[in-house]
Amino acid sequence: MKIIRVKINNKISNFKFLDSYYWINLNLPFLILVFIIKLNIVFLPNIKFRRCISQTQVIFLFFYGDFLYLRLLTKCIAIMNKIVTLDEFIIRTEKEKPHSSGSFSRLLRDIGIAAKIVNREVNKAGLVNILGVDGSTNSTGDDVQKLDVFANEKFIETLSYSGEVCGIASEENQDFIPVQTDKNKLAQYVVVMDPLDGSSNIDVNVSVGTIFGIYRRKSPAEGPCQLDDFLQKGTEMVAAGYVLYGTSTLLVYSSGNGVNGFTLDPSIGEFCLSHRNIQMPVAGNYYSVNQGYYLKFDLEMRRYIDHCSDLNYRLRYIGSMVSDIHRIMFQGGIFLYPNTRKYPKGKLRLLYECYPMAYLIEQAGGTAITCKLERVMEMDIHALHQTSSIAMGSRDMVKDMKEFVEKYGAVIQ
Ligand code: AFP
Repeated sequence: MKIIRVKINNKISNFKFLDSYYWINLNLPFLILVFIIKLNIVFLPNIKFRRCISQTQVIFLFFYGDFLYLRLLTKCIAIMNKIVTLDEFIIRTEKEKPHSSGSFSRLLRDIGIAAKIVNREVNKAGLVNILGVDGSTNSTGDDVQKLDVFANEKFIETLSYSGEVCGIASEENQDFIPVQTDKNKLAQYVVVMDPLDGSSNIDVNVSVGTIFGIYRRKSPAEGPCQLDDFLQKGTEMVAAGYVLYGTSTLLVYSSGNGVNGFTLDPSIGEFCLSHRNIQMPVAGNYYSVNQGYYLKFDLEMRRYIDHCSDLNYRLRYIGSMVSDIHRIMFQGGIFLYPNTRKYPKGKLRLLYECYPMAYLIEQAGGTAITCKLERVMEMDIHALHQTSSIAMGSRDMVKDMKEFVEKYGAVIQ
């Protein structure tokens, strides 16, 4: 449902619409019928009423209304088809909340700006000496790519200047970063992020992404932020999203009211609304898992993967969570990163990978659980870089997987 304001004959009116195309489809048969009836009256001169007035007057009387109506319709369609930028969308959404201060909107807008800067570097990664391993390792022991460092710096820099954030937790930093400037003394939010997820893909020009989540701080606004501001369950998150630096760059986010996607239009340098109210398919036939670890998975996971293979589901695994989840968000499917012998608790990070993605998946109508069948969003969190196993995606597929865990989970291997 859309509410738009139209100015016609100097009067502003609010109109509620389902969507331009639904609206036309619903009304068109009725309009054609009314039009045919009117035509009949105009060209049947024997009707009593017709003898009193001239043909021109009849035409004016009958069709002036139609003319106004069509003018209104074309205006509405033009407005509805107009490009909506991320900034515009955020402002409009904020306006719908009566007591909002605008700080959340500014924060989201700043994330969009940082994403554009990172996108620029990702796109020219092959051209400049920014490719390759930096030599250091991050908090969880992975090799750090130069672009990881760059993305991390840009996000921290942009968010610190925004004045809306009092702390940041990033995959690239062992501890959280308190942000203390004069501007953000009363900042209410903390941001958790993986600034460049899937970075092992950079050197081969395969899609990477940024994942972010936003929480409201719990500690008093006057002092510096505390660890507890970050160690909040997924259910406490106020917004989450990801940026996919792929064939085109997309920012997908939700602040609890459905999921919307924005594609970066490089010609105007703006994220434009391209995927409104994303709802993922209830079922699907893609499964996304690193099957190379098959023998290291628990029995129930192996059985479920066999089942997917028996049903000829299509296996797709990019090794960049953002890209893999993005596919199933639109085409339906299941994404799995079960616990392995190497990662007995799972590999993916709960705070800035699993929670934000689970938030989006649930907002889009899907399900996100761990391989021990707990709802991801309700998992307890004790450490910034805590890991978890994960199974998320189309509702019916996750349900099937759950049945396999229930059936084989208790069997001794
Ligand atoms: P990197 O950022 O180190 O490439 O890790 C990516 C990731 O966290 C996630 O995006 C992938 O789904 C997963 O790890 C890939 O892990 P494997 O290489 O073990 O399959």
